[in-house]
Formats: sequence, structure tokens, C-alpha cells
Amino acid sequence: MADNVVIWTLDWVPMPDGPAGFVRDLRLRWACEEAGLSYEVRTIPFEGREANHLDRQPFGQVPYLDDGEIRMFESGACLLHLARKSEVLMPRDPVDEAQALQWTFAALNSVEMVSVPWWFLDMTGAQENGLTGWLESRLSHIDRVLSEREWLAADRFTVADLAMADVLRVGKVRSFGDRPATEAYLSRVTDRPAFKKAYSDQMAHFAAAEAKRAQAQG
Ligand SMILES: N[C@@H](CCC(=O)N[C@@H](CS)C(=O)NCC(=O)O)C(=O)O
Repeated sequence: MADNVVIWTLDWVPMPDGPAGFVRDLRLRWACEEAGLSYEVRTIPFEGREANHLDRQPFGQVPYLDDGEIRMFESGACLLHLARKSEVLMPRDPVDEAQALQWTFAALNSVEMVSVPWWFLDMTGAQENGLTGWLESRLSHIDRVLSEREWLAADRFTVADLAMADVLRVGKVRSFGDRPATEAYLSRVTDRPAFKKAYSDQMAHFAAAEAKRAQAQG
């Protein structure tokens, strides 16, 4: 059993228009980078992903992680697990901790819960998918919050900002409407060295997979 955190992701995703740079293993890489935790990344095959790891992720998705005897799926749950290891991600003060928890769930359950079906339906060409007004409302509320504060909780970066920024930085969502406070927030968060490292590692991982695949296809 590995004594460091193992982050599982796909061995390949379609390039160049696929999700490289946005696969949710990035959240876990980023959290480990922020917290200074040692980790390794392992892969499962993209082909057959619907069925080839259901014992680890019951919906056939990634990411999931190993940490000693602990095996977990759902990026949010994995983030909170990692956040317990480092005050960088999760404040120890109970009031600040409650704020960070609250905003982490807001990212995943109030914003991503709307943004993912919105961009997915938009991508399929649905003209008015009924979610636009809902998303507009969520994004403008967040923009208002971000116009009044630099960080979501504890007056500093926490796991809540990691989750919220990862939800909001999706290209389609980011370019939908004009939200200066959100844009400034995203620049601030994605300028962090830990994000940059996680992002460039994920891009390198999928670029290498693409090159290997192209070579094999010859
Ligand atoms: N709620 C899950 C969502 C996981 C998810 O959507 N994973 C994507 C990659 S970012 C995936 O595995 N997609 C492949 C598929 O659904 O076939 C989480 O946050 O972990």
C-alpha cells in the first residue's frame, strides 16, 4: 500500500478539444500542492471507463484516491479529506472552518449543480435549455459576494476557494456574461503557484498520453 496519497485519473482524454486542464483530478493535485502533501497520479483506461473501475467509483468516473487504507471517490469528499491534513486548506478556528465548509458545498452543490448541466446542454446545441436564468442568478449572486471580499472564508485562501474557482473557471461558464469581480477572483486564484503546477502537470499528463496514442496508431 502506497504511503502517500494516490490520485486516480484517466490515462487519456480526447485532445485538443477534450477536457484536459479541467479533469477533476486537478482539484486533488491542486489541494496536495497547496498543502505540500506528497502524492502520485495513477491512471485507469479511458476506453471502457463506464465499467472498468466501478468498484472504486460507482458511476465509472474519476477522480478517486487512496490514502493508506482510505479509499474515496467524489472530488468534494476527497478535497475535504485532504483539507483535514492542512490548515492551509481548512482553518482550525471553528467559525472560519464553518465558513470554508459552507462555501465548499456552495461551489459544488449550488453553483456546479447548475453550471454543469447548463454547459452540457449548451454543448449539445439545445437553444434554450431552461437553465440559463438559473445559472445567471447563481453567477450574479457569487459575483456580488466576490465584489465584497477577496476570499470566501476566513479572509484567506481555503479549500472553498479551490472548489469554487474550479467550478467557475470552466470556459463556457467564465465567458457567459460579464462579471468583473468573478474574473478578478479567478485571476487571483489561478495565479497561485499550486494551481499552476497542478494544471501544467495535468496538461503534460494528457499531452504525453495523446503523443503515445498517436505513435501507436502510427
Ligand atoms: N461529482 C463527481 C463528478 C466526477 C466527474 O464528472 N468526472 C469526470 C471527469 S472530470 C468523468 O470521469 N467523466 C467521464 C465519464 O463520466 O464518463 C466528482 O466531483 O468527483
